[in-house]
Amino acid sequence: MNNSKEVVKLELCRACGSGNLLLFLQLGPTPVPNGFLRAHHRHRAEKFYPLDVCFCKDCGLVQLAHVVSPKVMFKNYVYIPSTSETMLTHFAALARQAIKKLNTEEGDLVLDIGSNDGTLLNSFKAQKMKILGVDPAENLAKKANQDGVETICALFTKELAKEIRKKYRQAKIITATNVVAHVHDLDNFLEGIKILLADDGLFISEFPYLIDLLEKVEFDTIYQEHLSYFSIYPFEKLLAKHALVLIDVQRVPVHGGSVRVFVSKKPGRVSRRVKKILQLEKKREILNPQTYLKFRKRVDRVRHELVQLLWGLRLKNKKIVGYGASAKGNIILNYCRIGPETLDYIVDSIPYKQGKYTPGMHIPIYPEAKLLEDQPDYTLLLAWNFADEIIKKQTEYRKHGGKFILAIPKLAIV
Ligand code: JHZ
Ligand code: ZN
Repeated sequence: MNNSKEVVKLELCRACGSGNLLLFLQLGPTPVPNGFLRAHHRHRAEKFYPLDVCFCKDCGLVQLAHVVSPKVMFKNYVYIPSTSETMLTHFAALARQAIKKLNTEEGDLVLDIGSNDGTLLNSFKAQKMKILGVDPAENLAKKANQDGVETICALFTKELAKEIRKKYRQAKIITATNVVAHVHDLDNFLEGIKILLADDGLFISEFPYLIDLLEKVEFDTIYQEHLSYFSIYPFEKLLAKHALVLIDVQRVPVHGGSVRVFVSKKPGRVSRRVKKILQLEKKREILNPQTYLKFRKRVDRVRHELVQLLWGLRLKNKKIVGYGASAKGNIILNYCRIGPETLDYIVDSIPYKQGKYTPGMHIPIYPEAKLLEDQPDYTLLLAWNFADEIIKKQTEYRKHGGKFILAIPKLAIV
């Protein structure tokens, strides 16, 4: 196991403080899924961390039962959204919508928390807003600053918010995409939002949506970076603790299905979409423990069917590889024990990952071009959230008889 200061066991619900937590799924221990290994590090002992998933019987928040130190996961970060057309288009649309909703003026400040390589902020820069990023990953903050996106290399906290407010002013727009689910101290985070958000401003956040996760059995999106798996019911209760108001919500397709929430400091007109999504959550019984016990059964079925298919193909001496060395892909590989005995290698578009090995199962990663060179019989699509983009890109491979295997949301060969 690992040394205790890196892992803290959760005693109380991180949203409502209740001790009424039900453990319903164990996917670990696993290495952190973005912990790609250099060739000469493969033989070093890797650290494995628990991946126990529980649900709060009082507020319904699904959350991890252990917190791994952010230093372990975010110091050097390999997720770069600008490597995908899907995400570039998505962020440009988000910026346009935010500006339209708030009819911002030139020079208004927009702050992006978890600003990564500055992709989203650049969409706002194009609309002549003053932009500022906050991101704890040294490698990404350095690159963003070099590219002219002013970025503070730090975790966003209430204390940092006070410093930013002193140096700049309050922000008309604060965005946080795929960040809130990564935050352990949600109260401190939201107090920071309150300090920095202008009275007539909007906090716009996006995170994977629990209903999509349950509906499409997206268990591979459960990993140590993602501490919370939000539905709107617990999220709204959490906001209320900080006198923040959910004024609108939208479901968006990215990352297997996410929600985009619009949060204001002042009560005002609340979109009927908020009431509608809360009714949907009630209908899907997100407060009923049975919901999660049934989900666990479906996870077992996906694992059983995928392993059965892959081993059947192996027995027929078929050549199988993987596509998309994603964090979620590493969860599937470790949980289903799929290693180099099954997948000869994985292809991926991110240069940083090429030439490395996946954490835990140590499968080698190559550039995408290897797929056409080798023309393997089957390719397990580990980055299923980009299935359309990838399958379209690999028409040639399929023309020569290559087939993609999708495990999520259900087993399919295309
Ligand atoms: P991708 C991310 O997780 C990041 P991950 C983060 N952890 C999060 O919260 C969730 O999403 C929501 C490759 N690829 O982006 C690139 C190709 O090879 O889903 C990536 O390595 N060819 C913040 O790590 C991987 O697939 C392509 O054409 O699961 C996708 O991983 C495309 C489009 C992608 O990130
Ligand atoms: Zn709770």
